[in-house]
Amino acid sequence: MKRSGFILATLLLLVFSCKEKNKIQPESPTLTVSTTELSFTADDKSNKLFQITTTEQWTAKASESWIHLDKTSGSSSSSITVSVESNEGTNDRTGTISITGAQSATVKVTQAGSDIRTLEPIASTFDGKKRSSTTYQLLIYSFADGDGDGIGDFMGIQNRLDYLDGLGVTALWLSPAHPSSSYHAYDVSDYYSINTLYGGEEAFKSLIAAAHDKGIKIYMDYVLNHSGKDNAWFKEALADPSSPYRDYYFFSSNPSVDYKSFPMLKGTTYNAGEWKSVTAGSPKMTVRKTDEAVKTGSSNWNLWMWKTGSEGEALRFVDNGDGSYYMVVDISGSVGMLVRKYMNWDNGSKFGYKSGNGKITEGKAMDLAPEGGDMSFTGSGRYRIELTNVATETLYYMGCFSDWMPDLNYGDLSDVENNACFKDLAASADKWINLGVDGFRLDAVKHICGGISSYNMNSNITLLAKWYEHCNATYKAAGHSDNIFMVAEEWDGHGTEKQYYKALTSCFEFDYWPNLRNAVNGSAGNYVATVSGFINDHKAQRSDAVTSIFMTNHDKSSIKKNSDGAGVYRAADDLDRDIVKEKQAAAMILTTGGKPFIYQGEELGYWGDATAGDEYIRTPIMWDKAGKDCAKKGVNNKVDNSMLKSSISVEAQDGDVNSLLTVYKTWSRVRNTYPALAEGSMSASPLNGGSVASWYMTSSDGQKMLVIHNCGNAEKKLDVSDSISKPVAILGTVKADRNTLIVSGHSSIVFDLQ
Ligand SMILES: [Ca+2]
Ligand SMILES: [Ca+2]
Repeated sequence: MKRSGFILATLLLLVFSCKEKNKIQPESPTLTVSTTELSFTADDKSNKLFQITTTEQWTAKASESWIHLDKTSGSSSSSITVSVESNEGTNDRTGTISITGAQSATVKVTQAGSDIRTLEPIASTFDGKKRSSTTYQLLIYSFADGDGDGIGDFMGIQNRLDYLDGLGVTALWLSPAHPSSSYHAYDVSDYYSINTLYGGEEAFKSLIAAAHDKGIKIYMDYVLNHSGKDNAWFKEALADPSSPYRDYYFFSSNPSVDYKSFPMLKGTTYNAGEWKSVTAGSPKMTVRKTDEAVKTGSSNWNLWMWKTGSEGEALRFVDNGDGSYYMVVDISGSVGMLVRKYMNWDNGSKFGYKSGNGKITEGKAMDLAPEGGDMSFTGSGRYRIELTNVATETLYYMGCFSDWMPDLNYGDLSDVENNACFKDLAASADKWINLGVDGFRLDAVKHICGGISSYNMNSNITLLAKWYEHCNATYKAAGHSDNIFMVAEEWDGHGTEKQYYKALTSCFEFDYWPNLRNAVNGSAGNYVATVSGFINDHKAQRSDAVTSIFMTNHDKSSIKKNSDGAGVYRAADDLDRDIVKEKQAAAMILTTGGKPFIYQGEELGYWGDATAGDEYIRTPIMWDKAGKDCAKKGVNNKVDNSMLKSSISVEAQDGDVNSLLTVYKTWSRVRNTYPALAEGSMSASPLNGGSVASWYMTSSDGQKMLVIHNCGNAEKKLDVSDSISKPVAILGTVKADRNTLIVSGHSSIVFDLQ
C-alpha cells in the first residue's frame, strides 16, 4: 500500500468512526493514537488527553492556532495534552493535529460554537387564581396594629391583607384568638368568645369576610390539652365540689394513687411535677359601713389590698371562732382586693371574683372563687369586711405545662362524644366553623392523653379522630363540599407523627426543616427522596392527607442550640443569617410538594433568640422603615432592635428586586400560576444528586415542571435531556449552552416542560 493511500484510508476511518479506538496497523514499527476525534464545548476550559503509542520518535503539529499542544514531540508511550488557547468565539471551529513518526495520523479537533446565554424567566401570566395552599403563620398580637394601642389586632390584619395576598398565601393560621391572661393566649379563658384586645367578635367576623374575599382562609389555633386557669370552668370547678366542671379537669386529693382511675390517663405514668396544688372553696365577703374602731386580727386568712400603682399590703382577719372572720378598716377611694387563706401566695390560696366585673357593692355578699380575678371597691370612711363560708379543701389538678394551664379531661374515650367537656369544646368549635372559620391548628396534641413526660399516642388518635369527625360534620353541614382542614402540632419524628394522620388531615412535619437546611447547606442529594417519602407515607394513611411543611415556628424548634441545649432560634439563625441561603430555602419550600407554611417575619429574614423570652422569636412585623408601625407592645416591647433596622422592614424590601421578600413573592406567584407546582406530585429528576436537588412536579392533568436547585457554592454544569425552552422562575444566575445548564452556586431554576 502506498503511504498516501494509507493516509486517505485513515482519514476516512477517522471521520466515520468517531471516538472509537483506532489502531493503525501498517507495517512495523507502529503508531497508535487512542482517540481520533476530540470535541470541546464552547466554554470548555479543561484539557483533553490522548495517548500516543509508538516504537519510534513522533512529532505532533496543530494545524490551527487556537489549538495548543502541550507536547509536540516524544517517543514510545506518551500522551499529548490539548487545550484551547482562546475559547471565546461563537462559531463552530475545527482543526487537525498531524502526527508524524513511524506512520502518520491525523486527529480531528472540534469546538462547538458558543451558545451560552443567561436565562431569564418567562413565566405564564398569573391569572390571579391562587392555586397553592401556602399558609402564613400569623401572631395576632404582633403582626399589625389597627387601632394604635401597640398590640396587634384583627383590624391590623385586615388592613394588611394585600400584603398577605401579595405573598400568595391562601390561608392564615392565627395564634389563639380567645380571651386569655397571657400575651400569647395559649391559656384560654373562654373558648366561646374572642379577645377584646384584638377587637372582639365583630372585628373577627369582619376579618374573615375580608380574607375570604381575597381567597384567604382562616385557621384558628385550638388548645385541647388545657384551658387557662382563668377559665370560668376551672374557677367554678374549684369553688363548688358539686360543680359539673370538676369533671372537666383532673382533680384529686391524692393524685399519685388516683391518676390510675382517670380513663384518659390510661397507659401513662404519674409525674408529681405535673400536678399542682390548689385551695378549693367558695368564701363570701361582705363590705359594709361601720362606726366600730379599726381592727385587724392574727388569722392566716388575710385581705391583700392595694391602691392603683402601689404594691399593697396584707391585713389579717379577726377569727370569730365560728368559721367566720372580720376586720375593720378605713378606705379612701378605689382599692383592689384579693382574699388569701395563707400569708403567702402558695398552695393556690388566692380567692377573687368568679365572674362579672369584680366590682364589690357595699352591703352585698360577694361570691369568691379560687384563682378568681382582682376585685375592686370604692369607698370613703370606715368599713367592716366580713368573711364567711370559709370551708376549703386542698386539691391537686393536672397542669402538665404550668400551673396556669390546667389539663382538660375528656373522660372515657370510648364514649368521648358524650363527654360534657368534649361536647363543650366541640360546641365552641361549631360556633367558629359556623362563623366562617375554615380549619384548625391543634396545639400540643401528643400531651392531651397524659402529660409532658408520659402520654398515650393511641388514646390521642382515638380522641382526635372523634374531634375531627365532629368538626367535619359541622363543616359539611355549613355547606362545604371538601373536608375541613386540621393540622396538629405533634412535635415528634416522622415515624410517630405520621400515625396521627389516622385521625387528622395533617400534622406538621417536624423532620422537614432539618432536611431542607441540610440541602441548602449543600447536602441536597437526599432531599427529594426524603420529602417525597414523607408525602407518600401520609397519603398512605388517608387520601386527603396534606403534608404540612415549615421551617421554624413560634416555639423553640430550631436545630441550632444555645448553651443550655435549647433550640431557641429562628430558621434564619439555623442558616447562619446567610441571606443567600435564606433565599434558596424560600425557593425550595415553595417548589416542594405539600403545604408550605411561612412563619411571620421569615419572609423578611427575621432572626431571634428566645433565651431571654419567647417574645424574641415572635417579633412584630416592621411595616415602615422608621419602625413606627410595629406592634411591639404585643410582645411587651421585648424585641431585638439590632434586627429591627430599616433594611428589614416591609417598606424597604417591598420594592427591592434583590430582597428576600421579593423572592418569596416571586416564587409564591409562580407556585400559584402552575397547578403542577401548587399541588403536583414530586419525583426525582436524573439531575438530582450531590449538591443538586432536582425533581419533577407533575399535576394530575399531566402538566410537568422541572425544578433544579444547585445548593453548592460552586457552579454546576448539568446536561438536561428535558426541554429548557421555558424557564419560569430563576434565583441567582443560570446560563445555558444548548442543553447544558450552567447553574451558579446557590441558584435555582424551574422549567415548564409543557
Ligand atoms: Ca391594637
Ligand atoms: Ca394532657
